[in-house]
Amino acid sequence: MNQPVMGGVAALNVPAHVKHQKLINWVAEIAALTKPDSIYWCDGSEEEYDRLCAQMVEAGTMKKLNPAKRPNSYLAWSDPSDVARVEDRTFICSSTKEQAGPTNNWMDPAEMRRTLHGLFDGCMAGRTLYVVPFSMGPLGSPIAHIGVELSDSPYVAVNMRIMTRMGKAVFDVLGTDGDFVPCVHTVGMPLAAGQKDVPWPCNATKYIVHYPETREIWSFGSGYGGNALLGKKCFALRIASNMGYQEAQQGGTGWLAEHMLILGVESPKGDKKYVAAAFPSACGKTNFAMLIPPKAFDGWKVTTIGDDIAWIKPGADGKLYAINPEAGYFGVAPGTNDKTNPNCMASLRENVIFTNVALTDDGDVWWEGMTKQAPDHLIDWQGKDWTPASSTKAAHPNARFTVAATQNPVIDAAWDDPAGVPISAFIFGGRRSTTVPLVTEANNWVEGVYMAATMGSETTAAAAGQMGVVRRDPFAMLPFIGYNMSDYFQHWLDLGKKVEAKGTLPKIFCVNWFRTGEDGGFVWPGYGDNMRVLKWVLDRADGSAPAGQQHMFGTSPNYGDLNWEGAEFSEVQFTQITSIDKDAWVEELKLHTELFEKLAYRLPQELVDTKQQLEGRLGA
Ligand code: TSX
Ligand code: MN
Repeated sequence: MNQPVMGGVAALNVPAHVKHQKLINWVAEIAALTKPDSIYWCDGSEEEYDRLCAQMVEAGTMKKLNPAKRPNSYLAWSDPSDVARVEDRTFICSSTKEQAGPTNNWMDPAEMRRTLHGLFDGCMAGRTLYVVPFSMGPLGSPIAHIGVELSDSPYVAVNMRIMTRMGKAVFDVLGTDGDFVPCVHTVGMPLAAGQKDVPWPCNATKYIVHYPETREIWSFGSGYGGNALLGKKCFALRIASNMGYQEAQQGGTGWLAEHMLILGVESPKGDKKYVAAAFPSACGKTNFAMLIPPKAFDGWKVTTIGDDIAWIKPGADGKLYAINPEAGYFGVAPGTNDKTNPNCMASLRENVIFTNVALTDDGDVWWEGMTKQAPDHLIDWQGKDWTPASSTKAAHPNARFTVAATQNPVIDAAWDDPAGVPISAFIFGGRRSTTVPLVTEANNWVEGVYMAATMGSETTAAAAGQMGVVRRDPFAMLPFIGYNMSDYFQHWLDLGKKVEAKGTLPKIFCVNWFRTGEDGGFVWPGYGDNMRVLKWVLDRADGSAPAGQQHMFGTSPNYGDLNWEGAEFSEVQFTQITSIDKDAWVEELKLHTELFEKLAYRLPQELVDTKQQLEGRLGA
C-alpha cells in the first residue's frame, strides 16, 4: 500500500479524509527528522488491528494465545529492562523550573529540544511510522481532547486502539484546523539496512518529555505502558492537568485532570450516585472500580465509569461532571483473580493484550495470584521454563492487561456519555498500617484538600525501597502533575470556591482499608465489604446519615452507623481501625511539615493555616 521510497524520504501517504494541513505538515516534519522507511495512517478498524497483531506475531513481538482458552488474545514479553514507567527520566520542560516545581524533573526546553533533536534524528530508520489519531474522552464531548501519536511501534498502535477512541473518526472531529496534542514516540532503535529486528526494541537511554507551553509530548527509548501509550499518563494527566490549570489562569473556571477511578452506585430504588476516588499504586483501584456489593446490599449495583483517570469540569448547574478520558483498562494482572475481582476476570476472557505475564503449556496466561495453585509448568515472562519450585516470579509484578472498557460486565450505562456524570463525593485513600482511620469525612473543602495534599502510602515491594516506609503522594498525583504542585493545590482550592459560590461541591472523604492488628494482619476485610463504607459516604454526601463521631480531622462513623448485616466484624475491631492515636498523629503532622517545607514556594496559606489548626486541636 505504501508508495515507493523516493530519495530516502518515505512517502507521506496522506489519506483523502485527512484535511488538516498543520497536522500533515507536522507529520512530514517528524518524518523528515526520524527518517522512517514508511508512513502508515491508522484508521482504527478491526481489520487493521488484526493485521498489525498478525504482523507482530510474525516478528516475534507477540504470541497468539490458544483461541479455545483465550479467544482473540495476545501475549507480549518486553525486554527485561523495559518493564515500567521511568519517573527519573520523565521531564516537565516548562520555560522556568518554578513552573515544574520541586516534585518534577525539569530541563530548559531549548536545551531539551537540542538533546531530543539529536536522539530523534534518524531514530525510525528501517521502521514504519504509525500515525495514531485518538480522542481522550467521547468523540466530540466538550470535555474531550484530541491527540495524535506518531510512533514506530505497532504495539503502541494496537494498544492505543483499545485504550483510546482511535481511528478515522478523529480526523472528522479535527476538521481542517482543530486542536490536537502532538505526541512523538520512538522505541529508539533504528535499523541499519538489512539489520534484523529484535522482538522488543528499546534503548537504554530513555526520555519522557512534556512541553506544557506548547502542549507537546516526546518519548524516546521505551515501548512500555505509560512511557509509550502517550494518551494515558503523559496526556490525560500531565498535559491535561496543566490545561485545566491554565484555563483558570486565563480567567476561566478551569478544570481537573485527576488520577481517579469513577464508579456509580445504584440503590434498589434506582437512585444513582457517582464518586471519584484517588489511590496510589498497590491500593486496588481497579478492584474498587468494579466492586461487587456483599449480600447485605441485595439490589445495590456498583458500576464502572473508569478505573484510572477522571477529567472533571464544573457544569452549568453548579455540579462537577466527570468523564473517563480512556476507553480501556491497562491494569496490573498479578493479584487479580475470581475472589479479588471477578468482574475484571470476566473482562479478560477474550480480546485482550497481555504483557509480561506467563504462558501456560496449553497456550493460556497465568500470573501470581491468578489461582491458588500454580500450574506445574509455565514459560515465564522472560521466556524461560518455570515450575512452582522456581525462585523467580512467573509473571513480572508489573505485568499488564490491555482490554476494552466495553468488556467489563459492570460498565456504567453512562460511561461514554459526552456530558459526563455528576460527582457526589471524592474519596482519597492510601495504604497505611497505622494512624489513618477507615473513613473520615473532611469538615469542609479546604480541610479535604489538606487531607488529599498530605496523603501517603506505605511501600509494599522491596523494589520500591524500604518496606513499610510512608511515601507522601498528594492526590495520588506525585508523578502526574504537569506543573508546580503548590499551584495545583491552589487550583483545587480556587475551583472549590468558584463552584461553592454557584452550586454544590462534592464532599471529600479519606479512606484506609489497610490498618493492621497486633498480629500484623489486615483487620478490615476490604474488597466487597468496602461497600459498607461507600454507602456511608454517599449517605453523608446527601445528608441522610447521622453525624457519627467528630474528631480532630473530621467525622467518622460510629460502629452502629454502618450496615453490618452478614459481616462478622465486632465493635472492638471497628475501634481498632477507627481509633485516633494522638502520639501517632503528632509524628504524622511532623511528616506533613516535612512535605510542606519541600513545597513551601507558593504553598497556599490556607493549607499552612489548616495544619496549624490541626496541631492546635491535637495539642488541646
Ligand atoms: O484491592 C484491594 N482492596 C479494594 C477492593 C475493592 N486490595 C488489594 C490491594 C492490592 C492491589 C485489598 N487488600 C483490600 C481492598 O479493600 N484490602 C486488602 C487487605 C486484605 C487482604 C486480604 C484479606 C483482607 C484484607 N483477606 C484474605 O486474604 C482472606
Ligand atoms: Mn494509575
